[in-house]
Amino acid sequence: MGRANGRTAAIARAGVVLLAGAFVAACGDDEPNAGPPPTPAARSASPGGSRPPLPDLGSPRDAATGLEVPWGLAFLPDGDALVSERDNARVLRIPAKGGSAREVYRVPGVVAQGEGGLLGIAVSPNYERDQFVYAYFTAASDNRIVRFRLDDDEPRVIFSGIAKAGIHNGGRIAFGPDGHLYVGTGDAGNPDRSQDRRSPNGKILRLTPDGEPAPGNPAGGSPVYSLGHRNVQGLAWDSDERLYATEFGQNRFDEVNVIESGGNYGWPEVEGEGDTDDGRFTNPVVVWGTDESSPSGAAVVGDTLYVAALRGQRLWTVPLDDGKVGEARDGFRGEYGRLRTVVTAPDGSLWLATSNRDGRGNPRDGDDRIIRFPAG
Ligand SMILES: [Ca+2]
Repeated sequence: MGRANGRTAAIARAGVVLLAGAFVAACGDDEPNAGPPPTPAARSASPGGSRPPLPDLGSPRDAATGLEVPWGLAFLPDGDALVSERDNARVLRIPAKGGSAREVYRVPGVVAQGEGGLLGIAVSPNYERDQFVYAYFTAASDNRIVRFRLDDDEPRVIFSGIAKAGIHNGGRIAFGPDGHLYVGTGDAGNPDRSQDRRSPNGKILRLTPDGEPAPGNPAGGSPVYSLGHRNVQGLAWDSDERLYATEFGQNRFDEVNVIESGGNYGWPEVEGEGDTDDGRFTNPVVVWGTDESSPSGAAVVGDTLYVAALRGQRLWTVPLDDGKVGEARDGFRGEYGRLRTVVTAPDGSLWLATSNRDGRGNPRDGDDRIIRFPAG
C-alpha cells in the first residue's frame, strides 16, 4: 500500500505549521499554563454504526494520582490497568472500577538514568491462557524486553542488546492485530544506527511473543520491521490495521508516520518532510514543530489518532480517513502539563498519563496522574 495521501497530508501539514508559528512563543516548557482553554475533540461524523464513539474529552476523571513518572500503560482482560513507573521500576494495577493503584510487581535490574528506566509495558493477547506481561527497560548494559507473570519472581529476557543511553531509548511496546510484539526503539544518541540494518536501534522491531524475529519481516531472521527512526515512543493501529508511529525530531520537526513493512523513514538523512531520495525514504504524514509536540504516546479510536505531547503539553487529535490524515487539532494545552502516554481501554475510554515528575516538568498537586475520559 503506497502513501496515497499527499494532498490531504499536505493540507494538514500546512495547518499544523501555521499553528506552530502562532503558538511557539507561548507554549514552551517554561510556560506550562500558557494558552487558551482546551478544545474538546469533535465527535466523529462518520456514518454507520460500526465506528466506536469517541471518548468524551469534556468529562475527565482521575483514574490514579500520586504516581511517579508513569510510562507504560496496558490493560488486562478484566479492564484493570497496569502502569509502569520509569524511575522506581514498579508495576501498579489500577482497578477498572476505580480505587487506588497498588504495586503488583517490581521489575528487577532496571537502571533508571536520564530518559531510561522501566518504559513500555504490554499484556499478552492470550493473557487469559498464559498470564504474560511484557516490559521494556533500561538495564545496566542495554535496553531489553522481559516477560513475566505478576506472581512470578523471575522475569525471562526475551530480547536484549538494544543500545542504551541517557536519551533516545525508545521503549514503547505493543501487540499488533497480527499477534506479534512491535517495539519502538531509539538511536541512543548515535544516529548512524538508524540506517544500520544490523542494529536494533532506531527501528521498529516486530517480534514473536517469544522474542524471536517474527515471520514475514522484511529480512528473514531479522527483527527489523522498519528503519530510519530517531526515537519512536508511540505505536497504534487503526481499524484497517495500519500502524501509526510517533517519533521525536531533533530540533525542528516531530513526526507521525504510517509504518509499512521495510519502510525507511529517513533519519538521520531527513528530519520531518524532505527529499525522499527517489523513494528510498518515506515522509511523515504529520509534522509538528518540536515545541508543539515532542510526541510520546499514541492511540487510535475509530478514525481518530490521539497523540500525547511532552514538551507541547497537549493532546493532539488527528482525524484519519483510509490512510489519509486530516488537520491535527490540539486540546488541554498546558492544562495537565507534560503528557507521556495515551491508551484506549477495553471499555472504549481513553486514558492519558502525565509526566511532570520526570525532571522536566512542573508537578501539580496529585501528579503524576492518569486521567480517564469515558467513551462518548
Ligand atoms: Ca522521518
